[in-house]
Amino acid sequence: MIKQTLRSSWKFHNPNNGKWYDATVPGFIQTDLLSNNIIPDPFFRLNESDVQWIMEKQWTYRTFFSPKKEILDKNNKTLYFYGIDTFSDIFLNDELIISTNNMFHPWEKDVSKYLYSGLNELKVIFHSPIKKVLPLMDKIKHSLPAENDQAGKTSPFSRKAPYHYGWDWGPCLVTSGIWKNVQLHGWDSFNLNKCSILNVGVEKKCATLFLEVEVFSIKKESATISIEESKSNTSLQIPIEIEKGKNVIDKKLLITDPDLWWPSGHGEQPLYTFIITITSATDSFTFLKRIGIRDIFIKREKDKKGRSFEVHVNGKPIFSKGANWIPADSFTTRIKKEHYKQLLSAAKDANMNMLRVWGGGIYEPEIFYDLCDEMGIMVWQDFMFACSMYPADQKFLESVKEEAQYQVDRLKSHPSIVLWCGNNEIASGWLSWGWKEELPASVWNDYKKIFHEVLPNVCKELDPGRLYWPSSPGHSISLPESDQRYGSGDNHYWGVWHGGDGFEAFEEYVGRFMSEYGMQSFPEMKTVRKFAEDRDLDIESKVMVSRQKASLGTGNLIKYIKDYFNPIPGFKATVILSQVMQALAIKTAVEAHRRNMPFCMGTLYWQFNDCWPAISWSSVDYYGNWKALHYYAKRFFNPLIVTIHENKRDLEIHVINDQYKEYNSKLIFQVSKFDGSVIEEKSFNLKIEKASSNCVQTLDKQNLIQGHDKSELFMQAEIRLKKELVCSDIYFFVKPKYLKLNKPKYKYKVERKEGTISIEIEAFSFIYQLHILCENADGIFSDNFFDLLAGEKTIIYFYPKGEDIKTDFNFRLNTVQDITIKQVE
Ligand code: BMA
Repeated sequence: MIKQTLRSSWKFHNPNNGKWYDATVPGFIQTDLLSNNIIPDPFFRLNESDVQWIMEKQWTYRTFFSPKKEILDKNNKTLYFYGIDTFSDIFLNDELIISTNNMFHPWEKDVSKYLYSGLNELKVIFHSPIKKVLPLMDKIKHSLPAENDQAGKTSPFSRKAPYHYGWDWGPCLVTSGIWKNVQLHGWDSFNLNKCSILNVGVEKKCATLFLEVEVFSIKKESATISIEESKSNTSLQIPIEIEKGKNVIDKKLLITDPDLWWPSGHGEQPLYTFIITITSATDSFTFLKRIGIRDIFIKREKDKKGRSFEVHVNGKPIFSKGANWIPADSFTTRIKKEHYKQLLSAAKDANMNMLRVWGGGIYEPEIFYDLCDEMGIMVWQDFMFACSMYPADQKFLESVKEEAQYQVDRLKSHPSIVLWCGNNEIASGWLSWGWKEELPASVWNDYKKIFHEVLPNVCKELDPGRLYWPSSPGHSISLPESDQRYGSGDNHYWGVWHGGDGFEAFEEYVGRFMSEYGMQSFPEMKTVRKFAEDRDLDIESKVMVSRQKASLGTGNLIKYIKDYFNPIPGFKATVILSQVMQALAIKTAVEAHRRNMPFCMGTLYWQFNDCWPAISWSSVDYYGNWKALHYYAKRFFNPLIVTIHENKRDLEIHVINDQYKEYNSKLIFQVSKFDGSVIEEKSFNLKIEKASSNCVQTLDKQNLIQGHDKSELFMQAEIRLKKELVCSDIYFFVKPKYLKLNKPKYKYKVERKEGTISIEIEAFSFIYQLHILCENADGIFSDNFFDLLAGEKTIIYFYPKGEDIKTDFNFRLNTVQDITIKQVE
């Protein structure tokens, strides 16, 4: 089989002036208009609203190409469009060959009879994704809810990424385009349809894999399949008989003494690369499949409190730690390998072992899952349905089925994927957001068809080993009659932020698996400056309001900041304090979840990343910069943590270890004043059991305060292994805004040595939340947003993005003391 990728010489037609312009394939109309300077950058200032007209127009793409001679010489020529967003008619040499309506599966056509030698014209006419569905919407009497859709609630009718229509953290940029490769395949007798390798049984001494290859053949013939894998010394040549039509070739493979794949933090990620070749007298092709061997299942067992939700890997319950992943750009073809690598490394570096690919985005490309496989990041994979009700006519159901079949087959060999989830929050929407009161029962029946029939049937048929979980949050696999329950399944807790609750509420709402909860913040100033000018640096400016898509707005963010801090006037202070506040919120939540292990066995905060530079719940901004929360995440997701927890009159010290290792440690805690004087200090040896969460010390708060002014006190706890500090926590007896902190006194020195950039800091007074900003380069720090005790010294490293180490980096150090006014309780 011979391939030819049709990437070059694409042009698009601008209906506004009738001219043709250069286009990039894969790409989107918006990115092409941008690179031809026809539209301004939609991410800058208020430009989002100026580019809305694009979604109303019809766009034509065209290329002329000459097929390779080797392809023309073949009997069969198949044209593949791996992704078309979304409604288009495709013409080859003026013959209509394909009409598309789903961006989530490829489209193919036997073009043998339409292809010429010499120049061929390939044309794709994109219909407006908005106008195209209006007749469908007119057909039904009610309108379907689409909570975040800013484009006329048209999104439920299109199999297109829901977030393109706007979300409460993202712009409305309804794309059209050839968003994946276009390829021509020339083949003689057979062509590959799909290939997968599944783990079907993993024992210590032997793993059973199931290889499945589907080929389509135009004739009956004898062939050989060869399967080579060097790590396991697999080398097989098996004769096969290929029949005319569809052929499924399956083969059980045994791997003795397999090297098991583990989630990050629990072991290595060995991978096996299979080279599979099918050869006959007339045709041959080769492809690669890389897998990891592991046994994964989700234990859902009834107990007194409900039903558990625990990921087990290779027989061990694993506490899942991470966040919710959204598409990393509004225009996903801009996300390159390096970009994915940088973001996923940030997850791994912050001690995460799971990301949820949330249902309002896209099924991510191969590279995303490859990196997750390599890094040991487990993936909770949603199907792309979120916060809307969907139609379920025959045509729609068929489209959904084809999408699901394609995606499950494409992704199921990845060891990182742990479960399939039908949708995001749709059952909740129906049951609790007033939808069932407003809409006819048939809408719920349509829900049932998609999420309790089509999708589970596809999963059962193609990937029976993985759990299909109909909706997140959810408490059962059957059609629910009530919304989420704390005690069974997974939960989204939004009382903090959407409900206005204080952070303490995180401690009450702990479920078996917390798959969403969150708090907003601003991105750092450098990121703000990429979309805003001086005149926009005000939370109420039009530009800043346009960056806040959440219904409760920045007012809600300010309310939470003011609960904890008393900011000096000015935009910059708000930006920083929003990040510290967000980090404190999520620390409170995650520590509560981890303390409740093994009742709670997973925690994924909302949200990991951004699709544009904005105010949102993310911990890593659009440019990959870590917010305070991400530095905190690295600490609160550490395999071993100590937390000081206020429980009414008491302070409890909890030690949580999610590893299957025991430790002989030393626990040290002290109550001190900001001036450095120690009021009480204790230390003792502590044996930490494997996979445990224990309260190791309970102290009466009043006894500790001993008549001192509690606004001047703090308590610190730390765990040392041998002498090495592995984790610590600081507790304040009052909210940060009531702390009587003195002017911060410290000095620092920046040094460059052998390719490293370090900042040595020495504190002479208690420093609350020291943070370092690099003003002229993107990059991350070894640590940031931390406290320093009087007399403490630390060295922080800066890792610039990219390789540029020649720049003179401009570091600015700041503390919360510098940007807050003391307040009296
Ligand atoms: C969750 C998500 C998203 C949303 C977030 C913040 O429920 O599933 O729909 O962005 O809340 O409101």
